[in-house]
Amino acid sequence: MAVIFSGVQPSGTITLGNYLGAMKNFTSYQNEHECYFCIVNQHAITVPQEPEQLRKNSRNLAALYLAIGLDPDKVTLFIQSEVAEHTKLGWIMTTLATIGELERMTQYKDKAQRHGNGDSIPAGLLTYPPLMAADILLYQTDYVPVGDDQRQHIEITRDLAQRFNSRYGEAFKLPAIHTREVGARIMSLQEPKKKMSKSDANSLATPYLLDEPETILKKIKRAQTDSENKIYYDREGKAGISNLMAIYSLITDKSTDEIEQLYEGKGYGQFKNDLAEAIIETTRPIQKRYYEFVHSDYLDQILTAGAAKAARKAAATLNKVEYLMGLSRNC
Ligand code: AQP
Repeated sequence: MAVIFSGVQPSGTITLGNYLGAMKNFTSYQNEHECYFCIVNQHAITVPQEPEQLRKNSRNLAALYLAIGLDPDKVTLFIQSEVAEHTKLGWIMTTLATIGELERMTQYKDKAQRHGNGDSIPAGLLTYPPLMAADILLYQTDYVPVGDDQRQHIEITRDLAQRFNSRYGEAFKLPAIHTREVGARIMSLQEPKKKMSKSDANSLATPYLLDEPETILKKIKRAQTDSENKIYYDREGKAGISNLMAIYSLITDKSTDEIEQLYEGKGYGQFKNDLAEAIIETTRPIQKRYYEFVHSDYLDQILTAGAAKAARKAAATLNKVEYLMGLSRNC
C-alpha cells in the first residue's frame, strides 16, 4: 500500500483543467492506497484573498472532492490550516532552501511578474515551495498525483527532503510525481499555448466544473481553433484543436487516434457540440452531488475528523524532524 498526497488551492472555482489534470485521478487510488487529500488554503493566501470568500471556497472545494467520488471512509480529507504541523515543517523546509533555487521556480517567476517589482511581490509566492514540500513530506508520501505544472515543485520537494536526510538523518521518504500522459496540462480555451487557470480573468478561457450546460456550450463553441477544419492531433501546429481533443479523450476514454478516426471528414462544429455534450454529461452528476454535500453538516464532520487523522500522522514525522534538528528536548 502506497501513501498518496495531493492538494488543491481554494483560490477560486475549480476548472476543468484542475479536474482532468489532477482530481479525476484521485478516486482511482482510494481503494488500494492510504490517501491524503488536502485543501491547501495556506497556499491560496500567497496572494490576497477576501476572508469570507476564502472560507466559502475551502468548504466548496471539500464538497467537490466528495462529489467527484472520494469516499471519506477511505481517504483523509482535510484543510491545511487545521493541521498546524504543515506550517511548522514549512518553516523548517524554508530554512533548508536557498533564495536562488526559490527564485528559479517558473511558477514564482510567472506569478511575481504579475505584481511588478520586489516591493509589491508577496514574499509567500517565493516561499511557497518549502511549504508545499512540507505538505507532502509530513505524510511519508510515495506518489503525488498532480498536473504537469507541479513537476518542478515535486523536484524541489525531493531536493529538500534529501538535503535534510543527509544533513540530519533519515526522516523523509522521497516522493514521486504521478501525471497523466495526455491532459497533464490542459490549456486555456482562448490562448491554447497558455495553461488553463482558475485565476484567468477571461472566463471564456476556462470551463468551470460548476458551469451551467449553456455556459459550457458557449465556451466550447467559442474556443480558439484554426481555419483548417480538420481534426487531428498536433500540439505545436494545432494547439487549440489538440487541446480540445485532449479534453475529449480524458472525458470519453477514447485515444486521440480514435477521435481522429471518429471525426474524419467532419468539421469543428460537430466536434465542438459533441465535446460540450460530453463535458455536460460528466459534470451533471458531479454538480448534483456537490449541491447535496455543500449544504450538509456532514461535510463539516468529515473535515473535522480528517484534520484529526491527518494531524496524528503529521505529528509523528514532525516530532522526528524536530528531534533530529535539535529543536525538541525529547524524541
Ligand atoms: N491547466 C491544467 N491542466 C492540468 N492540471 C492542472 N492543474 C492546474 N491547472 C491545470 C492541477 O490542478 C491541481 C490543483 O491546482 P492548484 O489549485 O494547486 O493550483 P494551480 O496549479 O496554480 O492551478 P490554477 O488553476 O492555475 O490556480 P491559480 O490560477 O490559482 O494559480 C494541481 O495538481 C495542478 O497541477
